[in-house]
Amino acid sequence: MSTWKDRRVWLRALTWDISQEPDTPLETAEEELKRFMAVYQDGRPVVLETIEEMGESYRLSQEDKEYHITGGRTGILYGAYALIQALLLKKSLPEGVQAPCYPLRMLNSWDNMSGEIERGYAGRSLWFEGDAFSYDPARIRQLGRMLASVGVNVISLNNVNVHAPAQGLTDRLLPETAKLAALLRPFGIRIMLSVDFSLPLQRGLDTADPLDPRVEEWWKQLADGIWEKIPDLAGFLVKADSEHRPGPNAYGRTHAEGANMLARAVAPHGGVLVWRAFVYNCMQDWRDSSTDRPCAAYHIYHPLDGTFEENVILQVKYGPFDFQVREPLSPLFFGMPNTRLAMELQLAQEYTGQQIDIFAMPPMWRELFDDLGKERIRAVAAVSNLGRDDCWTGHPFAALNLYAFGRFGWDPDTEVDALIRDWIRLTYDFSQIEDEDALARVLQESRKTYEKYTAPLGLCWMVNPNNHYGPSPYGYEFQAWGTYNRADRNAVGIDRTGNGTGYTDQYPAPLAGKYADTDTCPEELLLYFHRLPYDYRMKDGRTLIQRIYDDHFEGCEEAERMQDILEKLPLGEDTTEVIERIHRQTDNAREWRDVINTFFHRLSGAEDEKNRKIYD
Ligand code: GCW
Repeated sequence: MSTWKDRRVWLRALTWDISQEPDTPLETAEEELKRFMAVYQDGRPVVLETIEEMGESYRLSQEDKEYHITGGRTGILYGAYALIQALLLKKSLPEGVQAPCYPLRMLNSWDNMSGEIERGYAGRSLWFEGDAFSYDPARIRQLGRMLASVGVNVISLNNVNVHAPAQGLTDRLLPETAKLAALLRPFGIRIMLSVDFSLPLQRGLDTADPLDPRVEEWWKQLADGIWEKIPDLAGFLVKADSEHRPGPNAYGRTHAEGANMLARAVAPHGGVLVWRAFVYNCMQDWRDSSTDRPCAAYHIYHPLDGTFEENVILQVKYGPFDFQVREPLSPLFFGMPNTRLAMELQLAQEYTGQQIDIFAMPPMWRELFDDLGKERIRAVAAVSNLGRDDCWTGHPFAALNLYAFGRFGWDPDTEVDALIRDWIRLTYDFSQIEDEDALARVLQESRKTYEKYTAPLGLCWMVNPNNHYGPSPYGYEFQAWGTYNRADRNAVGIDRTGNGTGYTDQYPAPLAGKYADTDTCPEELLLYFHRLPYDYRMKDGRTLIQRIYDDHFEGCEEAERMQDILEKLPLGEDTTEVIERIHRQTDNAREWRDVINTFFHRLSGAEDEKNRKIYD
């Protein structure tokens, strides 16, 4: 009999090997339940009933002598995982029909065919190596289980920056792409492919102009061929006219014209066309203070609202910059009511500690969804934090973010503390509630701590250029990326109100006013929206410069306290990884504290009121 070592269901608890090949979600559900019940042993059989029309939804019930799962084709599998998790967590079964809030819950991999992952912090690609497919099918099934158990239903395989070798996924390597899709299908997961807008040019046409009928016909044929091999392909994902990627602008066409042409090619197959809205001028002159990067996407897309085909999804990063520690929601979420939008999150901790520093995202997403209101979007997407490392996510705690992403996609009203505790209970085998409390607190507070010792108050971008880890306050200041703090001896930040770059005017009335006024602007975002002198008084009476110093000292102390806590926790086989990483985190925190405090001390000449050590 297979072993069920401990209560870890989610990542590792279903430790039995999925070496058989289930063919359908129903078969997967049967297999998982058979094995689980054999170890769980409460004597009750599980009766499964498929009702096709239920799609992804399911209903669970418990009779005297048996459990019942009724569900649609994939709903039945979601129901099975929900039952297993409820039993493990000793929770009562959810009542009534359970259905996901968003029909598309997508994980985006930034995997290159070389095996490297752009912004990957958990090892190499799970499916590419040496410009070819290369994987262990059992591991792919584990991945399928992991994603299905939290309701993720689409995964894009290749980097949105489509490099030459990945172009083969749609022709030369298509049979192998189809094989991987087949492995994930029984988990209710469909694959998606990132495509290069200029592909027709690489394959013999002399243009990629979206309004040229030959180009449209070319894409149609390509799509027909792909869907013939992968009939349930979810669609194409496109990064165009963004950071040097080709796009419709080269032909004087709009993003709507570009996206719609591709959308028509995939529509007959039920595919979606996901078009990323991450577009700005990455060749900006730092001397030009009239151009403001956060304004860019709204300028481009707002006028196009309502002009996209039905199967286009505009995928918008949560903030207008780029996955910073704290950003306001992108104004596009409020300014595109007639366009289907996806919110893009980043599980890969590019700017948030690179899976070395702890950064639990659910508290941040709770705030984002509360500001957003769940109806404004139709889909969620997240850049994957997975890789070939044994523990999948580099830092074992980073698995929480993937788990939470699935849960938020299913139910954006998810309550954070309960979610964190579910994850802890599914992952660790603590016998003392104090241990669970301690870890829950560390995770809850981790983002605030990270924010304090890095670039607080919405400052953003004080990271080392290129690798984006560690402090470098002038790293981006004289560069072309449009990400400046403009700190001088008197003041720091950029005025983004109507008196400045006008960015706040992109928000609808109550928000625009709230952000534009320093009295009502949330303090955590003060320097995102305003340029303020160092002696500006914060609400609690401290000066701005004192608050900056205090945050850095406190953030660093908090990280050190975290280390003490973690060193005492019984984390089982994760102990070595966690301890090694928290040491790197505290080193990082000290480096940030000293570099940023010294930077502002040198500029402002202001002394720390508490006389702590700031280097000259
Ligand atoms: O955050 C930036 C990253 C790039 C990434 C880009 C994007 C895939 O630094 O590595 O490219 O965003 O989202 O397209």
